[in-house]
Order: sequence, then C-alpha cells, then structure tokens
Amino acid sequence: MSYDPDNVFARILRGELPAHVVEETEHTLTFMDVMPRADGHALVIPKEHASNIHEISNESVQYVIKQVKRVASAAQQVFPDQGIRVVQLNGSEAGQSVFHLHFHVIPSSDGVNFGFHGHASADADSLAKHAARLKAALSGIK
Ligand code: DGP
Repeated sequence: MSYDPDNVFARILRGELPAHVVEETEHTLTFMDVMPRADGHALVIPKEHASNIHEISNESVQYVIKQVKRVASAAQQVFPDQGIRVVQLNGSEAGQSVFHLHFHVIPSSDGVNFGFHGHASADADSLAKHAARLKAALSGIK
C-alpha cells in the first residue's frame, strides 16, 4: 500500500504530535500507546517509512526487532509477575489502524480480555510514569 506521510506515527517522528517517549535510537522510536491495552503498553516503530511488515527493508527490521526484544525485557523487569505479549498487525483486515509499521509490547496478566485494542485514552500521568519506569529498565539492557 502507499505510505501516508501524515499518519499519526509519522507526525510523532517529526515532532508534530506529542508522545510519551521511552527511547529514541538511530533507527527506532519507542513510546507509550495512548490507548493502552494494559499498563505499560509500549509501541516500537522504525524511523524508516513503511506501512507494514511487507514494506520494511531487511536492514531496518533488524533494528526494530532488536529494540522490541529490549523493550520486552524492560517490561518484564518493570512487571515481573506478568507475561509480555508482542503483537504486530498488517492491514485493516488484521485490525491495523495506524499505517506505519509498529510492534506492540504489552504486559499481560491472567484475566485480561484478549480482545485487542484499548478503548480509552490513558491519563498523561499514568503514561509518563510507565514511560519513566521502562526507560529506567532499558538503561541496563544491551
Ligand atoms: P494498530 O491497530 O496495531 O494499528 O494499533 C495502533 C495503536 O496506536 C492503538 O493501540 C492506539 C495507538 N495510537 C493511535 N493514535 C495514537 C497517537 O496519536 N499516539 C499514541 N501514542 N498512540 C496512538
């Protein structure tokens, strides 16, 4: 599909929209999902423009997957009693709603409704708190 350079994640990358950023690397950005499925729900995106997994270059996807692994490890440290789900959707038929490739990293516990999307925006204090906890955990992860 053709990439829309004005999708919300592209705008976050350009600094045109705010986000609770956990970490920026040369090739990726990690920030809190504004409609979290659970506390600590983070998103990892490439800086490369790609709508979905089919469009990302082999070089860029390596950086993204490495960062997903680091963020999953950080989430496990911050939420030691939970499991960590990594989810990635391609195409509206699969439930994708923002067409810039992204990986969800979601702390998950028994009893969570596994229907996928959150329904309400989280308050800014909660997003900032979880961004800070993940950021602190990431500082110790290679
Ligand atoms: P997906 O269905 O996989 O395309 O998930 C898109 C996610 O993006 C969804 O969980 C909500 C989140 N989201 C949508 N708009 C924004 C935004 O402006 N900022 C942030 N931080 N997250 C957003």
